[in-house]
Parts: sequence; C-alpha cells; structure tokens
Amino acid sequence: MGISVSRESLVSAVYDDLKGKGLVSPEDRDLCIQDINYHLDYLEEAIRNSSPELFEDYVLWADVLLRNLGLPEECLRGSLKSMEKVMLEVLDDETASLASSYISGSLRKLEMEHKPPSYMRDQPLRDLAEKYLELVLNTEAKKARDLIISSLKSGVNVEDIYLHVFEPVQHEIGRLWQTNQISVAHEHYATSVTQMIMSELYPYIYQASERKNLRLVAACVNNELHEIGIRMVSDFFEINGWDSVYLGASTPPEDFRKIVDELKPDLVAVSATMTFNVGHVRSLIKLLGELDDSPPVMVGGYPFNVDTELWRKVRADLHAASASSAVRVAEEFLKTE
Ligand code: B12
Repeated sequence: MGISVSRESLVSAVYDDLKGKGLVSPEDRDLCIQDINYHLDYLEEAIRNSSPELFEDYVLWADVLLRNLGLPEECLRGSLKSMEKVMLEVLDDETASLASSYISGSLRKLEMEHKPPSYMRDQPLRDLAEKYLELVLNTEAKKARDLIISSLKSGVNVEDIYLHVFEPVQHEIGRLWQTNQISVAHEHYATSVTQMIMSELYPYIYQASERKNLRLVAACVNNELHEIGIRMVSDFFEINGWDSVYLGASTPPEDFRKIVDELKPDLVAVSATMTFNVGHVRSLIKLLGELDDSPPVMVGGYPFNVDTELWRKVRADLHAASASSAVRVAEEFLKTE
C-alpha cells in the first residue's frame, strides 16, 4: 500500500504543523523539509513491504544520528508526531491507521535503549581488526596494507580477513560516522584503503583447487552505492570454486537483465543496503523473472537482515545474512531445485 496524497502537500502540512508548535525556525525550513521527505521515504518503503521493523530501525538510527549532531531529542519525535497527525487528517482511513501504527510503534521503540554498540567485540582476529581500524583512522594505508598481507603470509585465510577484519571495521567506521566521531572524509579513506587491499588479494582468491562449473552474476541494485558486501559475497563464491562475475555498484536494471540473459548464470546475487532501494530489488527480480530460463535470485544486505522475511516479500528465491553462509545456502538450494 502506498501513500497517495501528493508528497509535496503532505510535507508542507507537516512542516506547518511543526512551525505551529515552535519546533522549527524559518531559516531551517529547507533542512526540515529534506528530513520529512527522508522519513516519508522510509515509511513508504516499510509500508509497501508490510515491515514495521524497517521503519523502527530507521527511526532508531536517525535518533542516534541527529542527537549526536546536537539536535534536541524533541526534533525527531516532534516530526514523527506531526507526520502522524497530518496523515490521520488527510489520508484515507486504512492508509492513515497503518501509517499511524508504524509511527506510534517507532515512538515506543525510541523510549528503549538504542545506543549502537561497538562492532569491535570478542571475535576471532579481534586484535588484528583493532590494529587495522587504528591504522586506517590514522590515514596509514601502507601500514594497514602490510598488516593484512603479512597476516595472510603467516597463514590467516582471506575469508577470515574479510569476515573478522574488513566487515566489522567497515561497520565500526559507519558507527563512528553516525555518532559524529569521524567525518565522511575518514569513512571514504577507510573504505578506499579496504578496497585497495581487497584488490591485491585476488592471487589468494583465484587459488580454489576444484572448479564447480557453476556461474554467479553479482551486483548492487540500481541506486545502491554500498558495494563491498556484495563484492565479498562474490569473492566467497569464487574461493569456493564458482566463476563469479561481479558487476559492482548501482547496476542499471536493463543492463543487468541483458548480461544475465547473455551469461545464463546458475545464480544471480543482488545487494541492497539502503531501505529506499528495496523497491528496485523487487522490480529487478520481476524483470529477471521474465527471461526464458530465468535463474534463481539470492538477495542480501542491511534491510534483509533487519526484516528476515523481507526476501520472501520481494519474491527472491533465497537469502543469506552474510558472505559466510551465502555459498552453503546457494548450493543447498541448487541441490533441491
Ligand atoms: C562505506 C559506506 C558508504 C560508502 C560506500 C562506498 C562503497 N564503494 O561501497 C558511501 C560513501 C558511498 C556511502 C553512502 C551512503 N551511506 Co553509507 N555506509 C558505508 C559503511 C560505513 C560501510 C559499508 C561497508 O563497506 N560494509 C561492509 C560490508 C562487508 O558489510 P555489509 O554491507 O553489511 O555486507 C555483508 C552483509 O550485509 C551481506 N550482504 C550484503 N549484500 C549481500 C547480497 C547477497 C546476495 C547476500 C547473500 C549477502 C549480502 O554479506 C556481506 C558480507 O558478509 C556503512 C556501515 C555499515 N554498517 O555497513 C554505512 C551505512 C550503510 N551508510 C549509511 C548511510 C546513511 C549512507 C548515505 C545515505 C549517506 C548520505 N547521507 O549520503 C549514503 C547512501 C548512498 C546510496 N545511495 O547507496 C548508513 C545506513 C543507515 C540506515 N539505517 O539506513 C550506514 C549503516 C552508516 C551508519 N551507521 O549510519 N556509504
């Protein structure tokens, strides 16, 4: 179900309500309108997928972000309450009560503890991960690279470096940005160092002894820029004897369809990190389903881990929460097909 009243009139009514309550000043108008639009994008996508979890997760995330930017807690709560009030006034009863239940559910969640914990927890290779994090935060790319290459030479395998160093460090970088402890520049630097080192690891990745004569095409959906997760997934398949064709970030749907039609893979892996891109996953799956001999589609990424039933709702054939389980889940699926 969507929200059918014009977006513009909805947003300006919410803004007027906030102005009336003295929660926004005229000089903050543009920023406030941008935020209301962002809240509505997430609410619409959550409702479209019958997923209150997606909206709750977004609201908790936004609260941490905004409070760490120094905004008073009433800012987000006030916007959500104004959104709820306006929607109850202008939307049809069914949509309004659904939207209202999503918003009030998220307001209740806001009352609970939701400070994001550090990702540098007890895990294998924790010391290595902490050292790597420190080096990338100190802009020491060469030392970070030497650290990873020397641990590989001393016997640590690529999969463990991916799962227990790169993944938690990238997640931790995200948490540090969200809590205003590092800037976008630091995040960009860490990400580019991680990508630079990953591209040096292909001699290890292409070592798989037994080839399985199975082909994967893997990519991010249109508009999705977070590409490291799906690249790891693609590399795990390669390490396990598949031929992986990795396309990267934001892949136009028509081109995705054409390459799948040309290559006839045994499996397609699609990634989305941002909830507002889940609709693109849904339409890509529909498009691929129209091919003769359409291959099974596996999906994954952040929203699919927040709502563990979301993969079924977008009509994917299978889902795995992480690169560590993706190959096993795929091979079991293909065996039973
Ligand atoms: C690096 C980064 C970016 C980079 C990405 C660059 C690149 N080349 O990839 C850039 C700067 C582009 C970026 C942009 C944005 N980002 Co960003 N980003 C990150 C960060 C810090 C790391 C991502 C990463 O590398 N993760 C490491 C990989 C290994 O982990 P993963 O993605 O979770 O993948 C694993 C699983 O999810 C799974 N998986 C993933 N895909 C698939 C697919 C299949 C088929 C399967 C089976 C499994 C699977 O397996 C993977 C490996 O185990 C994250 C933090 C985080 N928690 O991830 C934020 C984060 C995702 N970004 C965030 C935000 C808000 C944004 C922006 C909106 C910021 C802005 N205001 O512009 C934009 C949106 C851009 C867009 N349209 O896509 C938020 C999202 C919050 C939310 N609740 O929605 C996060 C969580 C940061 C935070 N803590 O606040 N970002």
